[in-house]
Amino acid sequence: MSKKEIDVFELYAEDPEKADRVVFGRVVNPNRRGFLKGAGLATMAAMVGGFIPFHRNMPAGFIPAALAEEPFRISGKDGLTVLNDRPVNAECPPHLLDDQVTPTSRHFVRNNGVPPANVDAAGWKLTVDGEVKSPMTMTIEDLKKKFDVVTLQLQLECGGNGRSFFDPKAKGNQWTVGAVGCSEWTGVRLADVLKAAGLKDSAVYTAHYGADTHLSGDPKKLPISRGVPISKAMDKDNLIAFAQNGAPIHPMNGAPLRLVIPGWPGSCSHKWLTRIWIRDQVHDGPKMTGKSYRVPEYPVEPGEKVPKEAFRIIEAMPVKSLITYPKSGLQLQAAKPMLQVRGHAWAGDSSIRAVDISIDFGATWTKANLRRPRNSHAWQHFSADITFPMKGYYEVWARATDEQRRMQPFAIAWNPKGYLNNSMHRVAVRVV
Ligand SMILES: Nc1nc2c(c(=O)[nH]1)N[C@H]1C(S)=C(S)[C@@H](COP(=O)(O)O)O[C@H]1N2
Ligand SMILES: [Mo]
Repeated sequence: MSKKEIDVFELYAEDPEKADRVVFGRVVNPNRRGFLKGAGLATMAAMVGGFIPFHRNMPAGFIPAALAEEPFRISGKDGLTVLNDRPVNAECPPHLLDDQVTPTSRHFVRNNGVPPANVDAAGWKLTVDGEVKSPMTMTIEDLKKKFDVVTLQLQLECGGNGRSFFDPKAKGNQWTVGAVGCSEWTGVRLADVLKAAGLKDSAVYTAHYGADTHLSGDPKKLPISRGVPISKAMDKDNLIAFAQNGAPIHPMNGAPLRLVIPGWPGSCSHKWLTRIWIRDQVHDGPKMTGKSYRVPEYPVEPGEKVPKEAFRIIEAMPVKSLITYPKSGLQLQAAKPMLQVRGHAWAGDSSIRAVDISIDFGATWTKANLRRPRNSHAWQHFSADITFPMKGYYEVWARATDEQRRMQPFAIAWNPKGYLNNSMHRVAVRVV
C-alpha cells in the first residue's frame, strides 16, 4: 500500500483501531506503540520511503513527519483544500468548481464528528417517527420501491462559507469561498415520505439523526442534530438521497443515505441519515440552539457580545455567486486582452435574475449571460466576454441579483459566528 492510496489522518480520525491494523498490522496498546514488526514495519517503511533504523523508538500514536508533509488527501476527492482533519473539513478552490454539475471529487466536506466506518448500504435503515400517524422504518430498497425516484441538481452551501473574510475573525472553519457545490442527487422526495407517514396537526419541525459519532467518543453525545420547519420540509426539491452524480454517495458526503435540503444552510442536509423525528416544537438538538447556525436579529458591532435571546435560526441562504474562470492571478497578454469570465450563482429558495460583472472596482457593470437553472434549487451558470482596456492590474467582480432583486453586497455586516457571508467574489487579473 503506498501513501498515495491510504490516508493515515483520515484513517485515524475515522477508526483508530483500524488505522493501527493498517499501519502497524495489529491493534497496538496506545501507550506502547513503539514495536513495529513484520508487515507493520514494512508498511510504515513503504509509506515513508525507506527502512526506519530507529523504529523501536517511535512513540505512541506516532504519525511520521514524512506523511505530515504530504498534503492531506481524502480518497476520492481531488484538489480540495483541507481545513481540518479531525473532524474532516475540506473546501474546493473556486477554479476547480468550473463544472456545471459539481463532480463528487470536488464536492466540499463538512463534518462535525467522526463519520461511521464500514457502512452497510443493504442493511441501512431509516426511521420516520414522532408526530406522524404511521411511524415507519425502511431500508433503502423499501424507499426505492415505495416512492418515486427523482434526480435533481441541488446547491448545497455551508452556512459558514466565507467565514474567513470576517474581521474580527469568527471562530470555526476558516472557509473561503469553496464550501459550496451543486451535484446531481438521486433519491426520494422527503415530502412524499412525510406524506406517507401522515403528518399530524401537531407536526412543527423535523429533527435529523445520523450515524456519525461525537469527537469526544462519548456515545451519549451527538455531533449534530438539526431540522427544518414543516413548511420547508414539504418542499418538493428536498431529497432523501442515495446517489450522487449517478453513483453511490461519497463516504464523506453521507453514504449510503442523506438528506439534501437545498437553499438552507448545509447543516440541514443530514448525512448518514438514520432517523427523521417529527416534533411538535422547534427542534432543539445539538447545533440548533445558542449561536450555532443562528445570527443576531439586529446589526451588531464587530466583536460585540450579543445576548442569546437575540439570535434567530438561519433559514434560506442569501444570493451569491462564484467566479470559476479565470483562476485569480491570471496573466493575460496585452496583445489579446480578452477572456470569458464564467461561474455559477444561486439564491437560497429563490432564483437568480441577473449576474453583472465589473472590472473597474464596481464603477460600471456588464450584464453576464445567465442560464436558467436545470431545476429549482440548482445553481445557474453565467458567462461574460470581457475586454481589458490597457496593461495593468484588474479585479473581476461578480454580483448576482435574485428574483426579489436582492443583490450581493461588497461587504457584509459582521456576526459572531461568521455566517452568511455573501459578499462579492473577486479575482485578480493582470494584463502584461
Ligand atoms: N450527520 C451529519 N450530517 C451533516 C453534518 C455532520 O457533521 N454530520 N454536517 C452538516 C454540515 S454543517 C454541512 S455544511 C453539510 C455538508 O455536506 P457535505 O459534507 O456533503 O458537503 O452536511 C451537514 N450534514
Ligand atoms: Mo455547514
